[in-house]
Amino acid sequence: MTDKIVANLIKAEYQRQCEGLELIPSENYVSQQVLDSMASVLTNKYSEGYPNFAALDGSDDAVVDATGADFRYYGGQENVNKIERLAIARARRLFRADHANVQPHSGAQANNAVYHAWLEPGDTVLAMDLGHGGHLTHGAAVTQSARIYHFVNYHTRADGDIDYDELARLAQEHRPKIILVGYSAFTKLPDFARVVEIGRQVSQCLLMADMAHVAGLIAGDVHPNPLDFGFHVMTTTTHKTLRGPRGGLILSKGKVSNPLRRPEYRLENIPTLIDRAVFPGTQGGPLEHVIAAKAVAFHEALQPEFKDYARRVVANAKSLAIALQERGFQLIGGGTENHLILINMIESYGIDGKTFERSLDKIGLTLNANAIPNDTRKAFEPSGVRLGTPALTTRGLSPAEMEQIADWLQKCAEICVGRRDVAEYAVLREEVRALALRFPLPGGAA
Ligand code: DSN
Repeated sequence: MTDKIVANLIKAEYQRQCEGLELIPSENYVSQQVLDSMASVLTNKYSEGYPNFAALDGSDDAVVDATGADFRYYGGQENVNKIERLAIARARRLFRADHANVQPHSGAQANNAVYHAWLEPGDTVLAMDLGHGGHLTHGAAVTQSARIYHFVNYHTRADGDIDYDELARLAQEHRPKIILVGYSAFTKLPDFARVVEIGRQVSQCLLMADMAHVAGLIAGDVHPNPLDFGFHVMTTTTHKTLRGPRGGLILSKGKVSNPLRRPEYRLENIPTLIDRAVFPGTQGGPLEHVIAAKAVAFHEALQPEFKDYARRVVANAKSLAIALQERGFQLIGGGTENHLILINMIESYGIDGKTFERSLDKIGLTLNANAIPNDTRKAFEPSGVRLGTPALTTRGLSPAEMEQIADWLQKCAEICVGRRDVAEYAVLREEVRALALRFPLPGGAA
């Protein structure tokens, strides 16, 4: 029997996405084949363990045809093994990695697995402060990782860039087992070479990059790849700029060996230490329907059009940043070098980020309230908002539309401070809807 309630709610969400514009920088719209793979019978299958790791350097056909014993705990894996090998091979190709673990259910799971692979309880991790653009799983006090490991934080400088001098000083002082670079609200390109130089002065220090936000920009060659500079590990989600299904991914450099045997605790063995930390260390059965969708997304990201997409994401973000500044918005870091913009709403218009987020919701523009560096306000009602262009760019919007979006943001801010009438919301809502309907979603039509 059909569950009409859920079916109708999915339809309503499709309509919301079609008629609105998505400015949350960590969201995107996936292709029909990514959607179809997730909605497939692969969800019926259990596949604890790993496929064999043969022929991963070959063509897609060679990868699919490769034979060899797998490392699975259940039968019936002949198709799943091919799919997971394809996902691994394509991820390695895309990011120039020696190994890829495609099983993490999320970015948080990916990060926790890397910690589990390399750390003992109480070991030190040097990571960006959450309030300066880091992520919850980088040691925020409320998280599980903060109860197990010892996190020391570095920060951004007044110009919005990483305080590399502080990072170097803290690395010398605390001798961390992991230095973690990677951010959820940061608008610059990290200097990976400098971090590698700092990390090499600390023995047994794993260099880890959480590239969840910018993985698609790395795949599209418009953002540096930490693995090219000597980082050992890169984690990411697969659904942000990378435009795949909701999930996680761990890429690494080093030797790949049989995951059924524990290798020596050495940096060069990190690929297999991570495989064992994902399963059985921190997860059970992999989600093979999601892994199939990851394989499809990696295939899409390997096409030349994806490089063009990544270039347009950054061009749109830069255009939007300029248009916002022209309308009185104060941007952290003075602009953007990637897909993301962080606005200080208190300084810009004297309103908090949550008030502005709710105001934009009324007209079908979606972004999120976000802390800014050294924010004195509560996390739920912080001083800033965070927005970006990955989703808009997927729908085909260009710099011309960024001017229009900046206008809408300005008008909503002016309504919030009483310079315009709230009755204008209805007019703005229709304007947003009209523009949105000109740029259809790539997949999901009922
Ligand atoms: N929720 C993600 C983001 O929006 O950046 C991070 O986990």
